[in-house]
Amino acid sequence: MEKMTLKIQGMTCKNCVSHVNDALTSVDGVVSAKVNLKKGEAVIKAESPNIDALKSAVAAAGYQVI
Ligand SMILES: [Cu+2]
Repeated sequence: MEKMTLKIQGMTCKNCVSHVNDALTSVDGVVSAKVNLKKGEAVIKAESPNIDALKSAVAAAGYQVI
């Protein structure tokens, strides 16, 4: 299990947080995601996470991993 922190750009409210959370947890291997609006960060726990898959899931939801 790996823990990683992603910088997320474009979140402005609680709805954004839940969109990003849903996007991240929909990715294969992701066990949990904690999105912090203030910090613009998401901390995920995942089993061999695929960074590109995480980025595209977040992009598809309308945000960016930076
Ligand atoms: Cu929002």
